[in-house]
Amino acid sequence: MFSVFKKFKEGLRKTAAAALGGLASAFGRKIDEGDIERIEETLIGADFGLETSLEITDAVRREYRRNRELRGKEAAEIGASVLKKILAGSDGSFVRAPDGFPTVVCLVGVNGAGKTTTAAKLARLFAEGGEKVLLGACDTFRAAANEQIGEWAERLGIDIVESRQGADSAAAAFDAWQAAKARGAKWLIIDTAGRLHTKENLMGELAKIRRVLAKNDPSAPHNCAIVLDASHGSNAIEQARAFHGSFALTCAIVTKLDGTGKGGALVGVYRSLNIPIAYVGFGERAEDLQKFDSAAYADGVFGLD
Ligand SMILES: Nc1nc2c(ncn2[C@@H]2O[C@H](COP(=O)(O)OP(=O)(O)OP(=O)(O)O)[C@@H](O)[C@H]2O)c(=O)[nH]1
Ligand SMILES: [Mg+2]
Repeated sequence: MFSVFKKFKEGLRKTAAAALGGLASAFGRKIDEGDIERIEETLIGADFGLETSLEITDAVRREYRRNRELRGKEAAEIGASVLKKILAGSDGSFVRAPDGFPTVVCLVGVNGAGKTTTAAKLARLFAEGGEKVLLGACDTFRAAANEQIGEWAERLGIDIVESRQGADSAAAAFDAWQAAKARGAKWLIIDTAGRLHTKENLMGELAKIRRVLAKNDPSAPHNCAIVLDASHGSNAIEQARAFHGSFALTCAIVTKLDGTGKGGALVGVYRSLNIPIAYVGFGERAEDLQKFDSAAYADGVFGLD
């Protein structure tokens, strides 16, 4: 348990620095009204959104008016506890397929969000858990897509079904599912091409992937995960909304939390769409993936242990 908290604290360093602003230096002293105003500004700056930022600062202000001796660390604890309440129910898990069928995870999202890297990270995680995994390379759009995911598969020793550039991505998904079933894979992780959420024809392609998978197993795809780059901040909410409209997302995976001070955006994603956060990415290596833990996230944001 300790290491999960440590990983979140480390991975959220930049968001914590942005969100806490001057509060980190006030941990050991009494705070004042000015500190509370600064917390509000910095939370908004870290893309927590107005509603969440105000709920947190209102709670701190209420306590401060009751107790003028309130110290920075206590204010941070109040903030973390409000955030935990807001995020109640946000810790997502993948749904499993019926017995004898591969559990399908479809990764979708805008260009460069981290889908391929996340596919590799998930494959590694499940393979480490002793379950057979197949990667379905269904990005038939980008020229180097096969090579990129192929390299991951080789490095991690994971089975892969590749596809041709320019081929139909839904047909590629169909073939990948057939291979997963034939090889007795427990997991099929489908990597799709990056697409702009505003392009309707590209979004229609995702609906087709869903349809062909359901021909094989009516309950598939069991997990439709949008991969969101945390550094996109509140724009990630718009992306998630658009993808949700055409693809019925079951969860979100938020990447690159290590590289941004805008890690507050995932709260807005959860609040506005009510889809859980399944995993978060804290780096470029295969092992830099964590199951989302809202308590560790809230404590990490507020620099608590
Ligand atoms: N720092 C950091 N970098 C990440 C993380 N996840 C992915 N990246 C990097 O982000 C870049 C894009 O990742 P990809 O996995 O290729 O993204 P993609 O969504 O598959 O991109 P397209 O297929 O082109 O749409 C790569 O340089 C990754 O190493 C993360 O959690 N942290
Ligand atoms: Mg990719």
